[in-house]
Amino acid sequence: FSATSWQQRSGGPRYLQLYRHLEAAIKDGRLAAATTLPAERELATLTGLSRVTVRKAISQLVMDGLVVQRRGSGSFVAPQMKRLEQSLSALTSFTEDMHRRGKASSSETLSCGIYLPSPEEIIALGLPSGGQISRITRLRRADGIPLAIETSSLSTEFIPDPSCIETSLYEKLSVDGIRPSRAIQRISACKLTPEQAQLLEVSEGDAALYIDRTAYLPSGRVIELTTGVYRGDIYDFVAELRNA
Ligand code: 16G
Repeated sequence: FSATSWQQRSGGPRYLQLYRHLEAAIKDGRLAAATTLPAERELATLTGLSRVTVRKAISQLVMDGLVVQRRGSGSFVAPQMKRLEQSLSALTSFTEDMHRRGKASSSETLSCGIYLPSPEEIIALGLPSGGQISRITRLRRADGIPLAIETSSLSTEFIPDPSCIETSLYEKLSVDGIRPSRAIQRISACKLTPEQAQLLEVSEGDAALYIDRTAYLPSGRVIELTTGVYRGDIYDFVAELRNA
């Protein structure tokens, strides 16, 4: 903290001064990702501010995704990630995409199971009578930073047990020679729910991209219905347009 040379100024709420000071130090890298912030009491001593003021500044930094608080281990600077450009011209998987960028991808399964399909899902996935759905919801990370939450639904004919998808769904399908050949993807704006914001380590109500993908096999059958929320502060989806 000493590296950030705090100096109280006159004017403006004090918590905001501390907030802006720490925000600037995080954004310009003086306070690197994963740096542990001094405890509230210590910060109060270092800055000459009250603990209530320090707490307010830290809470705001947490709300804005700049600081992460873990029970028992204090507050530390959240990992920062540059914006990612995602091309809309190729059908890739999250794992492939991160690999191509030289990032380590990981997935945390939030829920998974086998379900009876809704009438809409029977039609959308072209399920045979009595067919069931394997559904998996994953929190997807790159270099440990949470980027998206995705829920994928597939016929159990293709994925009999969703709990066996350890890293990549597309890799799992490719073991059986299955690979989607095209997809329709719809992107719309949404706001994160408190639960989604917590998982993605951003603020409640932050803007995000809601993405819906229906992927098809070469035969024309739908293989995958996936919906997800992608962090709006990180993702840019880019398409090249040509004059028709
Ligand atoms: C991408 C796809 C998603 C697909 C997943 C497979 C978008 C918006 N979505 O996240 O539909 O299920 O890749 O990734 O691109 P995986 O093979 O790493 O599990």
